[in-house]
Amino acid sequence: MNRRDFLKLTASGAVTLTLPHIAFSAKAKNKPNVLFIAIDDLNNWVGCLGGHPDVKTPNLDRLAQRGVLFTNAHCSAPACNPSRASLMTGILPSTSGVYHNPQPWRKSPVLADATTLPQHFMAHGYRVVGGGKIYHGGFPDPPSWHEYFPSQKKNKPDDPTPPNRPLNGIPKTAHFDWGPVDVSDEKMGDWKVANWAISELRKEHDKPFFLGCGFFRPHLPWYVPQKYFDMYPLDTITLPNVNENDLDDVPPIGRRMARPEGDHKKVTEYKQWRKAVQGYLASISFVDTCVGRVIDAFDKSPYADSTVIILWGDHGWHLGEKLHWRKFALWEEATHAPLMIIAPGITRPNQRCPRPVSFIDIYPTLIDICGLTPKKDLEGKTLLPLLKNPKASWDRPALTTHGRNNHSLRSKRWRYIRYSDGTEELYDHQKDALEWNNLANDAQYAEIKKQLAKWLPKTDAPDAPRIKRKKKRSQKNVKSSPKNKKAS
Ligand SMILES: [Ca+2]
Ligand SMILES: [Ca+2]
Repeated sequence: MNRRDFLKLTASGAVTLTLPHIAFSAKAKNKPNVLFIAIDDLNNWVGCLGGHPDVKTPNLDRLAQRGVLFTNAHCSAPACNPSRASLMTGILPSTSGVYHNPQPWRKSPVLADATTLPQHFMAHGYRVVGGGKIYHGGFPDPPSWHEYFPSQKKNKPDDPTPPNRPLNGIPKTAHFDWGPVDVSDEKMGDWKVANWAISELRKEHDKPFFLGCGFFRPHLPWYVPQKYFDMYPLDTITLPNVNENDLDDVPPIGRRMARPEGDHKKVTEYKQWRKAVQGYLASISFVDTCVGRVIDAFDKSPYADSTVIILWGDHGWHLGEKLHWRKFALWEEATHAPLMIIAPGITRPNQRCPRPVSFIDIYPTLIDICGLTPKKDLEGKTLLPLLKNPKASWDRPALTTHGRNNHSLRSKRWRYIRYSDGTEELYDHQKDALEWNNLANDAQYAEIKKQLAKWLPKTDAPDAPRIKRKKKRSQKNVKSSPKNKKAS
């Protein structure tokens, strides 16, 4: 009996099977798997995003070609912990009070009992496993996973380090360092994470899986094997286009985020700018190779036609723009990061979506793609309409928060920043893609600011508790621990 005959019979009342049961079975059977790839500290220096002319990312580029590449995607917070906590719970920093790295996110009263994205999949019968960096280093979440690599307590394998650090010669630089490490690829932590993900893809799974695979590079320190440095000869490297006076029209809170007297002064004083850019590019190409290995294994697996792939970076990175280094700011370099989604039966190949979207939208989007029960407390908006039609209308700007009550809104054309003291920045991306010219004090843009400000969050939750500073033990321990934690 084919489907049409079956429908005729049911319509005539000749068949009294319980249809909801049939629908449920079919749905369970057809649930797609999810391959959930996170990349730490990767800004838009990806071939297909056009953020840097020299970068070589053939694997990320070929993955992007399979579905929808979001070209205007932004983090909810420009730091590992708050970005990931928000992405994985669907709750904004301004609601949870998790704004910074040293805040264990489960200590937030709002997030203490939150059902994370992997937990929601677990509740729908998925096998949920993870490896590498998905949550911020110090705060793994065992309830989110059935299994974890290397372990539920230690989410990230160690990386080899070169002797005679720092390689860049900058004193007291901690992990703000770069240069080749003389090991084979196999010794690198991300390589091991890729191996683990590949082994999961080779397994026979009797129920749908959610496979989280978190890569650590291009997070500092930029120690990767020499061959990745060789891809970027120093004498031909393109440096970011930087306006030395860029901070002159930035309010004091923004200037404090940039801290030009810190990293930027050191990098220029020690003549390390080219080498730093080389180190970041080398680390990106290394992680691109790891992603490529997972995708190759995926293509050979029995799951290639029945699996959603999502790849995201947790926030952007400055390499001297606005005389700033790292994330921890509200400008384009710090908020913009990669997002690509391939959903069989929903997305079409070679699609680029220019709408401003946020990583807060990932949770509800995966719910919709996989047909899970909707969750009312999520603060993002499903991207499903944009996956079907990347040019569909979308009126919401992407919100990024750094510290309590400091917000940025990115629409298609504008970036509007409002700091906790009421000072502002406004940039017109149609004319000023590098955000050099702050228009916030020009009266003719008052209405633009007003329209954007409507999207600011209605609450600014007090700071969630911070981890207590460890008491000084030995000098050796003090040197290596708190700084690393803070900057991760
Ligand atoms: Ca990060
Ligand atoms: Ca400026």
